[in-house]
This record gives sequence, structure tokens and C-alpha cells, in this order.
Amino acid sequence: MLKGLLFDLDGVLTDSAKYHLQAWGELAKKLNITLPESANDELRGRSRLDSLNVILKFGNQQYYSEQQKKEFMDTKNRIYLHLIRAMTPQDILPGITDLLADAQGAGLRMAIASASRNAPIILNQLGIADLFAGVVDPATLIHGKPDPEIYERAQQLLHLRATEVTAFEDAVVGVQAIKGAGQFAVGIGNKHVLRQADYVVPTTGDLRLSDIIANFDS
Ligand code: B16
Ligand code: MG
Repeated sequence: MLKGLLFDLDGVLTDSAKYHLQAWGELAKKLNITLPESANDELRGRSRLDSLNVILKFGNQQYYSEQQKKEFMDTKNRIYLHLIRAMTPQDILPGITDLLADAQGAGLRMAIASASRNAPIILNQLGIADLFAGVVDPATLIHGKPDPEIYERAQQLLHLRATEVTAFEDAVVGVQAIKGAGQFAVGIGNKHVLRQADYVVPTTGDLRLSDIIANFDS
């Protein structure tokens, strides 16, 4: 029986990717690196350090020390924090407000499994922080997505079993993490790209709790 929902943040509850891209773009400019068109897709769902390494690779600048990389990540995060100050409940993606309300009405417990260390700030900006019984702190994780660790931890925060939860993801690495944790995966995006998910919808606006429960039970 479905008892809990686990949510990725960026690309599922809100589109913070555009702010990540803008902040990485400003850092790249300081380093004289031009981001290719594919940058947004290549950065999606990756940890902060993995994202920086992708950007440095775009510019063939993989020679920096750990300390320099930390400074670059701090610079990017300062820019990002400034940008997300403008986020409001209007930035919640279509269909999500209804889905969360329906889930709350159905007594489902909810948790956040985001790689973003800024997730608590964004949840507050969106006005939905109180709906979640748990938010995994990615700073405490050993492995990033596609490792299942983050989804296992989110499920533990809710005191539920893998067979009792459904998790939502927009990134291939995220779906892989969910399946590695033995949970039911709802993919949001292209069904060919997210083919490892158990159920896929094209956009968040297509999410219906009744459809998800019907697929989970079948
Ligand atoms: P931060 P998600 C991910 O969020 C983003 O998709 C990814 O672009 C970002 O680099 C990562 O969080 C870390 O974010 O720099 O804020 O700690 O999709 O896992 O919700
Ligand atoms: Mg995501």
C-alpha cells in the first residue's frame, strides 16, 4: 500500500535549473569558458562539484586545485543564492500544488530527496516547507545520484519500506537512484529517455495522484 511520496526538487517541484544555469554561466564567464547549448541537460541533477567539473571540462581547464575549485563553487553559490531570493510560490511547477494537496488529504507522508544543499531555502521561498516530514541533507551523503543512498535515506526519514513509497524524478541519474533503492519511480519528461521509470508523464501538469496510485497498485 502506498504510504509515502519522495520528491526530487529541481525539475519536479520547481525549475531551479534556470538559476543554476545562470549562476554557472556567470562563473564560466569569469573563467573565459563558453557554455554549449547542451549545458542545461548535462548539468541536470548533478552535484555541485560534478557540475563544476563538467564546466571546467567544457573549457579544457581541468588543472585547478581542490582549494581553487572550492572557491569557484562558493562564487557560483553566492550568485545562485542571490538569484533564488526572487523565487515565490508562483515558481511551483504546474500540477504540483494540487498533487501535494491531494497527497496530504490522502494521509501520505512526504520527503525531499534533492542533491541541492539549498533545498530548504527554496522550499521556504515556495511556501511549501511545512508539507514535508523530512528533507535529506545531501552534505551527509557519501554518494550522489545515481547511487540509491539519497532515496534510501528519504524513505528512512519517513519510517517506511521501499515497497510503500513512490519517488518522483526528472533526471535519468535520479530514476536510476530510485530503482536502485527498490522503489516505484515516476519519471517526468521523455518516456524514452526515462525508460527505467515505472510510470512516465511528459510534464508535471500531467501528474494525478489517482493515476499514480492505480499504477503503483497494478
Ligand atoms: P546546490 P535536484 C540538483 O537538484 C540540481 O539539479 C543540480 O543542477 C545542482 O547542481 C544540484 O542540485 C546541487 O545544488 O548547488 O544548490 O547544492 O535535481 O537533485 O533537486
Ligand atoms: Mg531534478
